[in-house]
Amino acid sequence: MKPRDRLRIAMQKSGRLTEPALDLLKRCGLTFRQSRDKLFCFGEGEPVDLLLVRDDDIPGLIAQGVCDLGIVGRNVLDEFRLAAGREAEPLTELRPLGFGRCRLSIAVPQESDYREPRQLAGLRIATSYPGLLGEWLRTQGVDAGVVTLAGSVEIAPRLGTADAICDLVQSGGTLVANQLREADVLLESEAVLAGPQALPADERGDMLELLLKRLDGVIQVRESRLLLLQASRGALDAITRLLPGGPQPTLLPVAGQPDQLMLQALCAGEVSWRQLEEIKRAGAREMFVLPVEKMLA
Ligand code: PRT
Ligand code: ZN
Repeated sequence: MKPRDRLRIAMQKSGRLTEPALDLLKRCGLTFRQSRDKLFCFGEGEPVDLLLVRDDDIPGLIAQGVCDLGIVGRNVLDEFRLAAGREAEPLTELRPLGFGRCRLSIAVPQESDYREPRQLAGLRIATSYPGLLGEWLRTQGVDAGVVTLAGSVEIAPRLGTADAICDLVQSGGTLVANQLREADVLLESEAVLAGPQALPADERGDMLELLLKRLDGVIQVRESRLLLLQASRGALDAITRLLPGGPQPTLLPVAGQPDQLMLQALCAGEVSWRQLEEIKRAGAREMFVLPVEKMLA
């Protein structure tokens, strides 16, 4: 294969992960010109291009070296790792990305008396994740039949083709609609940045390192807020005690008011109205809560 000098990321063409993945890449300063066939997107600023594909194809494209990285659900990545076995290029999870959260769970008919995995022995379980389910059954020491289905797994018990299912659950609405209940969680999943264990040792590797630094900055600040307020020196201790977690606040003088200080604090998460009201009661005024867009430590 001809060596590439541009980094290539595989991501879902159209589905749950598409919008949040594009948004994340945009926050990392990557913008793309979409080609007419909409399969390949050329990166405009940085030497990073996108390949838009079905999510199931993403791990294989990385393993084959067609792409350097992929944005894909942990469920898909881990299933591929199990199915591919040892011969394939080992893939790794470079970063969890904090969106597309769901869990891979065993679900049983609502009226089932399921309490523990042992009770699955001898039953048929329908799933699109035979690798992950098979491994879980082995670790539980349970011998059950695995019925592999490409989709619509949740209707298998009603159709009589399976006794239980192993599928992705998010709100739980699909299970309720199909008279099923979640019985055991096999895997907590979210979108991840996947890549080969051995990273490219050329310019692509340098670009990848830069991208990981930017990603860390974006992920770190995504939930962060910058809190600004004014207070008298005497009130500072009480206020500082109430600040939501984060590094030590910065104090700045206020022109013409020697007793007043401006306080600037980076808070790790959302600052609620209740927290603000409490901080105000402790003597703060002129309070602002600002979203943080970028951070480079
Ligand atoms: O066309 P392509 O193959 O790319 O798309 P796809 O249909 O295979 O994938 P898509 O877009 O449905 O999901 C992509 C990824 O999103 C998955 O691999 C997961 O990592 C993640 N994700 C997060 C989910 C869900 N939440 C989810 N709720 N994937 C699927 N579901 C389905 C689930 O299979 C079930 O049918 O939604 C239903 C359950 O949802 P609740 O809310 O009713 O519990
Ligand atoms: Zn898919």
